[in-house]
Amino acid sequence: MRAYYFDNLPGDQRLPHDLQPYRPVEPPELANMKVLTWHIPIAGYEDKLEAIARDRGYKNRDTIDVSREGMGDVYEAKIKGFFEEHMHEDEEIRYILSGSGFFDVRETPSDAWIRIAVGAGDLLVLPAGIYHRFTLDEQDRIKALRLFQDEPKWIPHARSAATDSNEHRVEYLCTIGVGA
Ligand code: KMT
Ligand code: NI
Repeated sequence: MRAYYFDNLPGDQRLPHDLQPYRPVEPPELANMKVLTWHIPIAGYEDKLEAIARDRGYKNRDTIDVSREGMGDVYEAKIKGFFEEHMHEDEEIRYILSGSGFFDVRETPSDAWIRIAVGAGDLLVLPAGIYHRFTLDEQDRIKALRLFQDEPKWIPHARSAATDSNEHRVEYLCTIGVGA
């Protein structure tokens, strides 16, 4: 897993878009934004993932295959939707089984994008209320476990004045110490 500031330049979203000069973002900085990361090697991942899942109350999971073959007719629409800036009212938890991609998270209050490059064995937790988006990279495929507590709350709420005052957004800002 590699995290760094995104260059915000136009062009193919699947390219890395490293800011020049490069500005890495380390796990403690992500943790300050309530973004949690682990690496659990795929070989024998089950027990370690189970321990984290138990600890954090993730009782359920399913798999998602983001690829042209895996998604069929809805592929283009899904790819477009994933890259629209949004928030959820619950955590977004992904353990990458294969392939790779980029999760972009908004730093607040700077509003800069931080790009998190994920690959097999990476576990990422985005907190409820954080603005983010996702894109495949040039590998064009990723398979991930989606973990959740009871009901999956995967409705994306596109960023707007309404989401700015959504209770989960306000709560998020409060937990990272940024006044709304
Ligand atoms: C989401 O909600 O943005 C996704 O599930 C992205 C694909 S998971 C690798
Ligand atoms: Ni999302």
